[in-house]
Amino acid sequence: MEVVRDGVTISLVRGDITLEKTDAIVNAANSRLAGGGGVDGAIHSAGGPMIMEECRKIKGCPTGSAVITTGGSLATRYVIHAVGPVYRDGRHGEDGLLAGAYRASLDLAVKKGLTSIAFPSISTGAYGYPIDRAATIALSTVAEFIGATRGLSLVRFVLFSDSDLRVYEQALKRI
Ligand code: AR6
Repeated sequence: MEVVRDGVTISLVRGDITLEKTDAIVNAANSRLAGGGGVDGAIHSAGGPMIMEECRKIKGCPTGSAVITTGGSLATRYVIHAVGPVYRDGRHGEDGLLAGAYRASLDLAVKKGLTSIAFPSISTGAYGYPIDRAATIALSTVAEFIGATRGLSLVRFVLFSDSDLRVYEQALKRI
């Protein structure tokens, strides 16, 4: 599914984000930038050791923010490591932190002069965020950002399952 908003294409696809050729792909990282499972593990194993070398130098990233490294041997030029919150009960500032992780990633991309970026569904795997709530936050944060900031031409969400893709499609229709 694809829509154009404020001149920016928002695209939702099912797939493996490590194969994306956008200027940047976003990693669902942890605040130590220590690597792990899920999309983080997939990006480091496909992108090679240069990405982790840079992560070590950066020495961490607070929850709700993001940092940028090389794309290593991936097709993308940069990996933006965004740290989403662990979901507890939705009353511990999770929504604001999740929105912050998306906003910080978009900010980094624009500051680097990049025009295309691909996101996974941050926090909805190991970090336990309910997917429909996370999808609404992800898409409304992107919509708000592209309404206010010029520079991007493509924002893609790469969802790992058909059911996640359907949830994002429903959320995009609502916002
Ligand atoms: N491409 C796209 N999406 C993927 C891929 C892939 N190759 N692999 C998994 N997903 P998760 P989190 C989906 O757990 O919840 C790590 O250990 C997955 O199905 O990767 O933010 C980190 O080091 C899910 O929908 O990230 C952190 O410690 C989504 O990506 C912690 O997990 C996010 O799931 C972060 O947890």
